[in-house]
Amino acid sequence: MEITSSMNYKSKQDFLDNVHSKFSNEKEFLQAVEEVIGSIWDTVQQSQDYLDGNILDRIITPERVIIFRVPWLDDNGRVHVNLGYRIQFNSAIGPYKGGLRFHPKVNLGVLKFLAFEQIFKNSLTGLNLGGGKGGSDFDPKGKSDNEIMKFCQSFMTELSRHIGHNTDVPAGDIGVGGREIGFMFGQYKRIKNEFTGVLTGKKTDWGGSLIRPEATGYGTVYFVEEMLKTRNESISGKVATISGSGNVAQFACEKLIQLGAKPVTLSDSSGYIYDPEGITSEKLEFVKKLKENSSARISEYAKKYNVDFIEGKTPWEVKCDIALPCATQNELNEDDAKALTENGCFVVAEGANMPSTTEAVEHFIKEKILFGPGKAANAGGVAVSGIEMSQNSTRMHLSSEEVDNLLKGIMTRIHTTCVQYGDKGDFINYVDGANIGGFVRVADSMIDQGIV
Ligand code: NDP
Ligand code: 2IT
Repeated sequence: MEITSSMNYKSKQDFLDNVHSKFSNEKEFLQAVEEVIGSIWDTVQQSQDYLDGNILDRIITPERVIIFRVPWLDDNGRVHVNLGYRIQFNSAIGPYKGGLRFHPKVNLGVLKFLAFEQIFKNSLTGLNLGGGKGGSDFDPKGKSDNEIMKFCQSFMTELSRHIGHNTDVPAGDIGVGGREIGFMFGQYKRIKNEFTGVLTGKKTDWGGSLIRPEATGYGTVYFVEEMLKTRNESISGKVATISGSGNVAQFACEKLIQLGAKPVTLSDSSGYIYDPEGITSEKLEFVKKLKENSSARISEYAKKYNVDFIEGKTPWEVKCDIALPCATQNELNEDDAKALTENGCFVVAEGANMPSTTEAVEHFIKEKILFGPGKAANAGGVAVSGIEMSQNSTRMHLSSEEVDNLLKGIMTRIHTTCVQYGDKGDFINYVDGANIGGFVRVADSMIDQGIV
């Protein structure tokens, strides 16, 4: 039923039409907004404060968007220029927080979707973290360490004016790991002459948290455990497909192995490997070493272990109980979703951000499978980033066990929040649960703080 708003819009469609006409070039951002609005619309209509405060227009508008030139010299002395971005989307519940992505397909629409999702994800963690995201259309593949360093230094030279440990705290994402965080941290420290927790995902010797590299993948699997408990099931013995072979995919795979599941696929943008015997700890160590070089291809696994490499395809055609998309946005479409459920898959948890298309999500919900959307399932990464910030502020270090226990507790609480807001009686709609649960805290904080 369409409830009519007493504010600026006649209906949900009227609001969405306006968003579409304003941001017609930002298709991923529109996709993310449409999904969130679909969940929160009724909640907004039922609150006079939200209506009077025009919370909808305010929450879809970034507080600040910074776009800048990043010039750098390659090893042959040639000058290159990339675009740098930081979207400071919402600071109602804490300093802007979110990763940096270096990938040739980065553009404003992609980063705005990521920053928008981050607002609700960060709220779900229960920590004081606002929403932000940034990055560049720089392609790290095929670059030397020296070129990566020069790019990172140039990128940080401008970014350093806009961030700070109490203002905006970036971290890694696709194409940005410990090495890039190191180069950017070094440059920030040099420019500002201060050693602060301005970035997370640092190496432990210089202020990083134990378990941060593992946190997104581990957290996704902890979220799967919680979802399975609602059906009196557990991870042990389940067959799992995973896409991606980077940070999130590797540590999701590791935790599945530890908990007795059998992961059978990994992928990259060239295709996927299918190992019907299961990816073991030893084989995973090979992948971790291989992927230290960002240009390396997962097809090397197939050669080494004599298994199939399926070129140009995604792993969703493989029979499994659990599917973990851990690569990138819109990597799992409606046909993939149908193939998964027809093959008996009943758990999908998004390690990546928005990996399932709108139609794929609708299919999972129609089939009433356990579907954990990214903003809930992959929140473990940013949660441990928050824990890294706390450690930096107190100049104390927690043990691996302490951080892992905090991570488990946060993932369990996020699951509880999803159930609280998404329980439909015969099934839990985790999409509604995560969107509404994440939204309410941010919206209430915005109302408390006035029209800013
Ligand atoms: P990495 O750079 O470590 O790995 C990315 C992986 O995804 C690689 O295997 C890469 O393959 C693959 N990939 C990237 N782009 C594409 C594409 N267009 N098509 C197919 N495959 C692609 O990144 P992360 O593991 O850190 O990030 C993966 C996902 O998880 C992203 O959606 C990110 O936003 C999300 N995420 C990350 C968090 C973190 O803490 N790192 C936290 C929460 C979410 P190739 O080498 O061929 O490009
Ligand atoms: O998408 C994400 O949550 C991240 N890339 C991690 C963000 C962070 O600040 O740790």
